[in-house]
This record gives sequence, C-alpha cells and structure tokens, in this order.
Amino acid sequence: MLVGCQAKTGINHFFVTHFAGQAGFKSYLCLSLRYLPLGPPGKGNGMSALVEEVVCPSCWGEFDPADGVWISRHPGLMGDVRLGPDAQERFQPSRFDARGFPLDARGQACSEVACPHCHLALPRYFLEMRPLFVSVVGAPASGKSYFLGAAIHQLRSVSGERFKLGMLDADPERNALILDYERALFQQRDLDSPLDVAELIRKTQYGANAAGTFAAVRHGGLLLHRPRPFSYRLETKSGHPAHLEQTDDPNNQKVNRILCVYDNAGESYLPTRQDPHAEEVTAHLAQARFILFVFDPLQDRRFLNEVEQVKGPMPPPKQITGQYEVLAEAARRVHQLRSGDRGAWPPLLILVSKWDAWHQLLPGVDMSEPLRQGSRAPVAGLDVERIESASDQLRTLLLRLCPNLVQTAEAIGHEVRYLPVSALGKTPETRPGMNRPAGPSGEKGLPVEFIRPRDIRPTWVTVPFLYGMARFVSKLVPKAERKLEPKEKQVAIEKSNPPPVPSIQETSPKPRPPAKAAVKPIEFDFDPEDLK
Ligand SMILES: Nc1nc2c(ncn2[C@@H]2O[C@H](COP(=O)(O)OP(=O)(O)OP(=O)(O)O)[C@@H](O)[C@H]2O)c(=O)[nH]1
Ligand SMILES: [Mg+2]
Ligand SMILES: [Zn+2]
Repeated sequence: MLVGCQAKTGINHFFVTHFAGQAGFKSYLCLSLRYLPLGPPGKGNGMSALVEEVVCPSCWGEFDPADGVWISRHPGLMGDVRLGPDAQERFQPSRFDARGFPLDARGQACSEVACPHCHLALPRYFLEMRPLFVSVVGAPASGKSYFLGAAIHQLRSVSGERFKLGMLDADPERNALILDYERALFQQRDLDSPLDVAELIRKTQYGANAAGTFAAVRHGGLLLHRPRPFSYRLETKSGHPAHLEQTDDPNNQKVNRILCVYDNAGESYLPTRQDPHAEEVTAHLAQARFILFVFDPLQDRRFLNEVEQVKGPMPPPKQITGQYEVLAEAARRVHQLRSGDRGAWPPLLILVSKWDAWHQLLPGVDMSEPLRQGSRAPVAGLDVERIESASDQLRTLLLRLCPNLVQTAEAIGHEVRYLPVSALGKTPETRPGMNRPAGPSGEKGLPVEFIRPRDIRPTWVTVPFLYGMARFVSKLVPKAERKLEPKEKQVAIEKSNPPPVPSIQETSPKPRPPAKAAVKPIEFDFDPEDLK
C-alpha cells in the first residue's frame, strides 16, 4: 500500500514509504519516476524522513540515500563486482512489485540495502538517522571487548530508565558478537560456578585469517578490509527534554543518533606500517566523535609494582605491550586520515581499565553512578562535575606512575579525560597449581583466572559513553550542572587548567598558558527553540 512519498533533491528521485504485511514493516525505495504526487513529510502520513547524506558504517563513504544499491535475493544472481562470487549481486532498481519493493533481475522482491561504494549491507536506520561513531582503541588484552560487552549491556537500561533515551540494536543479527559478550557476562544459567575469564570472552581474532572480524572488498584492483560495525538506535522517548513532536522533523533527526562502535583486536593498533590491513580496519578513527582509549595499568610495570606494594603479589600480566606507542600510533592515523587537520581531532577519554584490581591507589574517589535525579525532572542529569573531579584525581596518579601516558595523551587531544572503569567489578581469582600450559620456551604457564557470574558487577562502564554524549553530542544526555557564582567560576577556570605534564626528564613543572575563555566548549542546552 502506497501511503506517501518524499521528493529528493527536486529532480527524479522519490522515496516511497509503504507498509508491507501486518507487522507494519517499513521500507524505503528509490524510484526513478518523474511525476509522483508529493505530500508534506510528517508523522501520521506514513512518511519517514531520510538523512540528507548517509555515512557508510563500513567504508565511511558518503552517499545520497537515493543512491543506495539493493541486494538481490534470487539464488541464481550470485556474484558481485566488489564482494566476489559468493555474494548476492547488488543492483539499482528499475522494477517494483505491487507493494513497492524493488525486484531483482529474476523478479524477486528485495528489502536489503547496501552502500554504493563498498556494496556492504547496512542497517536501514543509517538512511534515517545521523551517525555517532565512537572508536574504542587499546593494546591487546587491555580489556576492550570486556568493556564493550559490559558498557553496551548497561547502557541499554541506564539510558532508557534514567535518561529516557531508548537504545535498541539497529540490526540484532549484525550485533551478534556484542550480544554474545553481553550474554557471557550477564546471562549465565549457573551464577555460582566459577568460569575461566579467558574463555568467557575470547581474545578478538586478528589478521587476514580472522574472517569473522572484517569484510573483504575489491576496490581499484585492491582487496580492502572493512571492520564489522555494531550499531544501536539512540532515540529520545517521552519525558526526554528534547523529545518534541515536530512535523518538520518526524524522526527527531536533530537529536536521535545511530551509535556505531567497532571491536578491533589490539594488534590492529600496534604501529605496523607494513600492514595495510591494520590501518584499514581502524579507519573509523577518522570519523569518531570521541575516542575511548583503554589503558590497562596492570600491563605497566611501574603501576603494577605500586599495586603489589599495597596488595601483595599479583599474577604477572598476560603480556606487556607498548601502550604509549599504541596511543601515539592511533594519533598518527587520525592525523593522516584527517589530512593533518589538527583542529578536527576528537576528544580523547582515557579509560584506565580493571579498576577492581587497583582501586586502592585511588582512595576517596566516589565511584557510585554519577547521576543526579532532580525532584521534579523526569530524567536524570549526568554529574559531569564529579566525573571531572575523578578524572583530575586519576590524572594526578597517572602523572606520578605513568607520566608517558599523560604526556602522550595531552600532546594529542585538545580535551583529555581519565576515567577508571571495571567491566568485571571484581578481580578474578587464581587457584594454586592451576596454570595454563607452559610456553614454547618452557616458561611456566600463567595462572588460570576464574570469576563467578554472580560477582560480575561492572563499575563506571557507562560513564565514558554518557560523558562523551553529554559533552560532545548535542542534546542527547542532559548534564546536571549547578549554576556557578562568579567567584566559583574563577576557581573552576583555574581547576580546569591542571598543572603541566613534566617531560620524562623534567622535575619542575612549567607554568601552563592561561586558560582559554571557554572552559567548557560544548554546553548542553535544552531550549526547545533551538530545535526548530
Ligand atoms: N581484573 C579485571 N580483569 C579484566 C577486566 N576486563 C578484562 N579483564 C582481563 O583482561 C583480559 C583481556 O580482556 P579483553 O577484553 O579480551 O581484552 P581486549 O583489549 O579485547 O584484547 P584483544 O582482543 O586481544 O585486543 C581478560 O581475559 C580478563 O582476564 C576487568 O574489568 N577486571
Ligand atoms: Mg578483544
Ligand atoms: Zn561503504
């Protein structure tokens, strides 16, 4: 049933929104028709607004939604110029069935849309919502996958319940890997039997042989590797301050976003200029609104020594990778991918992982959920002040134990924050005599680490996403901020201008240049006028 249409770019492209079947399932079709009747876009007439420009979550190429290609369904139409002989052919439709679905060359109705540049399928919501790319970066075994599994799981409930911001999988099938992580952490049948943490979430596979982690795309005679995106619809609900029923913005496109993250293996961030595969699968760095760098302090010898002084002997780290080099390499890639535009560098949040194992070094930091609920407001506000205070305290600790990290981070980012996180919330236990098999050169195997599912209680895993959204994405997450008195403002300016990072050899800090007038460059504002 044809219920509405919307002109694209004033010429001969039209999107037709139609409902198929009882489920009310929506589809958008690009029709090359000239004189379809036009109706005003808006709620209630079955129309759905499309974004002006789609950014592909696989190759980050931009395209007009009207130029999307469709994926054929007939089994006889195998073979695609970009994806090889095992993929269904992509096509631009010229015939449609009675319901408006495009027909492939063998007459099968099709509903899956793909990017015209790389030909990879993408969730349809990318045609309707503005993207929010977030990069999670870190060395091997720093805790990226554990963090993502815990953070996405907890964000689903926190964002909906506390912020009236719905979070749904844009395509559950394509999010299967992260859903597996979530199930491993939070949906075990037996809550009391200890599980081996190395098996609970396995090391992310890497390289040309880890076919599940990327898609190979032929382009200009080359075979390029594109990482698998995981995407979530973030949509305001009734009660959210920016949830307005506006006829000129039926999808609330000015506010809603499609959050897109990637789970790369740490190896793809190691500085290996010889390996184009690594650079290709991490090219999302150039699109990131903010970057989350996962730093594992237990892989840093000096930090680990300090922890051992307080807690006694710790299991040796699985590996020690050059985490500073990984950060510097990520910065180099951002710089290169953004053609050297330093002004466009995204804010950098340093997540210091496995807080459960080192929290004794950071006493006095309040790690309860940094949310404040007003007495009358239906939504909570994010306690940005408390998060920034924790960041200042953690920065001081890192400056003493890992000055290289602070120095590297602050040389890269205009905005750098330091956040403690723990995906598990409890340090796994080891058992005497239970070790992994000996290494190839005969060295003793590492102890096996166990955790009981009942004990998994993540700490602050949602904070990096919520903070990033509150600070750097307009109107999604409200900040709970006190209005400062003029005197307090001056103190805040001084506070937000922390002491400089001494170079490795330096002992006395250099004076820092005076603070810029704008202490908080991006302010949250819920003035509804602003949305018009
Ligand atoms: N104590 C503690 N250990 C953790 C935590 N999260 C992860 N780990 C440990 O760190 C190991 C590596 O975590 P992953 O999430 O797989 O690390 P990764 O960064 O994804 O590693 P790659 O996939 O190799 O890049 C796990 O096997 C756990 O042993 C945590 O919150 N606390
Ligand atoms: Mg991983
Ligand atoms: Zn693409």
